[in-house]
Amino acid sequence: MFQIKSIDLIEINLPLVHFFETSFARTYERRIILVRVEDAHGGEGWGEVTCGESPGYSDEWTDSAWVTVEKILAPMVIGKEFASASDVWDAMKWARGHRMSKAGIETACWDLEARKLGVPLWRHIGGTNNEIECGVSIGIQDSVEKLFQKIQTELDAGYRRIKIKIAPHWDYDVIKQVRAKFGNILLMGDANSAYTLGDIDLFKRMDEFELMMFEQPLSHEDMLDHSKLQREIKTPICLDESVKSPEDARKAIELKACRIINVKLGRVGGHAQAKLVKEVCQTAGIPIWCGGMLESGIGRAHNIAMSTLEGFTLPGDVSASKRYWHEDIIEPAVEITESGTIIASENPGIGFEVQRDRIRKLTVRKSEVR
Ligand code: OSB
Ligand code: MG
Repeated sequence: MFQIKSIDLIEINLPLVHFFETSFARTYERRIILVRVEDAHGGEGWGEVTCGESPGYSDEWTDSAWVTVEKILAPMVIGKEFASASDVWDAMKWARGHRMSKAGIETACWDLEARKLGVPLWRHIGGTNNEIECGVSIGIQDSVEKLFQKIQTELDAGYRRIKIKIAPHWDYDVIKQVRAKFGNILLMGDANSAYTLGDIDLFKRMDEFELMMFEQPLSHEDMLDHSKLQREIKTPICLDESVKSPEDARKAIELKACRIINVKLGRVGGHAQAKLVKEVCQTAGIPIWCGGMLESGIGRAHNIAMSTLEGFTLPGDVSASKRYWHEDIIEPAVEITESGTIIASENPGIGFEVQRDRIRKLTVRKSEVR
């Protein structure tokens, strides 16, 4: 039981160690919204809004999320008594869409509740596997040679699965060279909706690479064309952008639009919604894994917690802080073991110390809603 007294929105600007390029944008610096919720007894919880800097991945982006949380969502939860963090989603249900904005608040409430109970967040949401398998997502590079170097670095670090971003100028020939150089590593390609059904022959040809999956090859809202493509190719399709809710997951599976689903905590609206997506997939025998949005340590800690749920059977895009940031905003930084795993912390809540001084230095704007 808790009552939210105030919600702080904090925008920090955090430069990436290396630019990250997808089929839709190249990012050098993240503009991240952190959400801090405080209850009537001084308890606090931290969450992160995981949207990008521009509406290239989804329709939410930093500035739209800021006003949405500040003007619409925060007022919906402030002052309310919640029996449990699992009820926070319903309090914001009236507002359509904006799932990443909602997740910023919702995940912060889960952290608050876990801290109050003195238990690790991952246990509190029902996680069972304290050691999660990690993969990496490697953006489009300026040359294949650069990509080789990056892949080698990550394999040396112990990561279990390599995802490369693909796009029409960076697909067949690149994957062919990666396969020739690295052999049968666990490899997959993420297109972020860069293709259409007109590219079906290309995908058929790429079957020869025996990738683990093609992530979101077609339109960000599509399921029907994905099911047509999946019927024609051997490589499993994994949906990312197209699955925003448990209902979407059910429909995608029913349509046979994919054989795997990437679950992103923000995209689906927070921990309670993610658990429902997980249940839909488990029931249908669809493997899932935790996707990433170049999160700061706070969002990353929430991703780790979600990844401990039963059903997250494939390595996720959850990797070490140092791949993204010179210095993270949590202590200790997220690190992986030599065998490419992350061990979930036994500390209460998200399990990491939030570095307030560092956040203060990185803050470009702040709003307190009460
Ligand atoms: O499609 O999974 C994606 C990053 C930003 C937007 C979309 C995606 C990604 C990633 C990076 O692939 C995953 C990560 O390392 O956080
Ligand atoms: Mg993706």
